Amino acid sequence: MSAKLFDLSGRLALVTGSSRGLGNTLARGLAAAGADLVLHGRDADRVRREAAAIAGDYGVKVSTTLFDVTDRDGAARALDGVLDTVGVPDILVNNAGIQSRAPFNEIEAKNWDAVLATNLSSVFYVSQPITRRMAERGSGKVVNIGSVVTLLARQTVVPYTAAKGGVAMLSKGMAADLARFNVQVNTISPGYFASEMNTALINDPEFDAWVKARTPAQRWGDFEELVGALIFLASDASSFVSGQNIFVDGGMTSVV
Ligand code: GCO
Repeated sequence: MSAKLFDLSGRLALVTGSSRGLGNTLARGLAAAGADLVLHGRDADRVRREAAAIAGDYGVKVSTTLFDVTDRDGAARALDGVLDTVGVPDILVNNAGIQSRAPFNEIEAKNWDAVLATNLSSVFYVSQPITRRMAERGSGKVVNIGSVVTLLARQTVVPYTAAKGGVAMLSKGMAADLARFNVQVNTISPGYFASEMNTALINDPEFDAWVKARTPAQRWGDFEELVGALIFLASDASSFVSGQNIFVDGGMTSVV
């Protein structure tokens, strides 16, 4: 009984920003649980290469789609193509995101705009064409990637904090409107992970020491440790869970 609850065989999952980094790990985790994939990115060669690799590694069907998540019309056109030729995803993971660090008084408007567009507005642009069809079908799962800064702020990452805080509340708003169509919307909020976005932080001995002291697990997280929460929220195991924000952070947000 319990194994079937987490089985994604026959399901179709679209993960934004899935040709590399966290999105790629999440997509591979969904494939390992049986899901067919729509891999997304902006670099055609990289996306197609990774799609072939995942198909070979997990024996699932992997389609691809290329678009800029900040371009609403371009995303809608690309997603219409996916919906018409591949099908309506059962699972949507809004993962694409960027970081821009500067003290509040030194933030440049272009960086503010880019972070809010990529990390927050994109969730609306990408979700709406898909959740409309999920609602028609009467089923669907949306998982938005948040951050510990959906709850606790950190100096020099205000645009990211504002955007990710918005993502957590956007999930709740979407959950409120979509639950009656049997579409569940939740957030996974990572703590500090050894990601490409955090290379500068990892290579900073002082910041590295701070993360290890501030995190009860006393270490950075590994991307693979986010897959369990994703499988839960992408599967029938979470059919009555919506609007929640699951922190995968080694305990960071549970302690002062
Ligand atoms: C930073 C980091 C964080 C992490 C993560 C924490 O500069 O503080 O980039 O934002 O990446 O989002 O949850």
